[in-house]
Amino acid sequence: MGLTLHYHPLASYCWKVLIALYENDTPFESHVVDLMDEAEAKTFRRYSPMGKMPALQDGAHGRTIVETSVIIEYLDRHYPGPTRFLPEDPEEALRVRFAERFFDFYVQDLMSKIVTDKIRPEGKNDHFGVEKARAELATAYDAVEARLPQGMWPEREDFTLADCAALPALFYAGKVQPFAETYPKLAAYYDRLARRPSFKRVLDEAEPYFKLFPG
Ligand SMILES: N[C@@H](CCC(=O)N[C@@H](CS)C(=O)NCC(=O)O)C(=O)O
Repeated sequence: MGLTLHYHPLASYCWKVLIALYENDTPFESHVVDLMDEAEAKTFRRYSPMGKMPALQDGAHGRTIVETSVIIEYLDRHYPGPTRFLPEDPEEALRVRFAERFFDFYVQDLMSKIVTDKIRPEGKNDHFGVEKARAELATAYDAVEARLPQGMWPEREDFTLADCAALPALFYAGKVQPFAETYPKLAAYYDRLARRPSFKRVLDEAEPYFKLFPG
């Protein structure tokens, strides 16, 4: 038994791992999880106790890995391919990890706060939280544009863990808080990443589900 990815084709954190898998043509089986289905969600929690997607089941090693950063590092270690996601040089690896954390916490999670608020039941919206998320997202765009804090951003042409995180985060963030016109460096970075065949494949597979994206 090989690798099985439990995921949803529309979920941005799942894209992060799909991109890594497609970059190296890593063979895996896919299993779409519907977290709205109570029974499926309960079963899924056996793999991912917090109910967060994706989860990567590795039959060969008899274990299931969760948390996208860990999954990609796991793939890099146990199923390496031509694209290596973490540089050998420890200082460079530190920068890549920093950028990856930054895109997860300050772009992806804030974007998710804004998007998921749109599907809350009536009367349960968190206007203050969304306003705060929008302000913080703008601060994050400013930081990426200015490469702040100084010396912490990886300046690399190769494709890394940080880029796996940045691509889905910026794709969706750009929908709810556009940056293409106002942040030229950020936009150029995103445009360069978006040309990856791995990303095109993810987008093509998500296409039938886009009608479910709120707003
Ligand atoms: N820190 C987690 C975040 C994963 C995450 O938030 N996944 C979203 C999908 S994009 C999810 O499962 N959301 C369902 C929920 O929060 O109930 C990781 O990196 O794996």
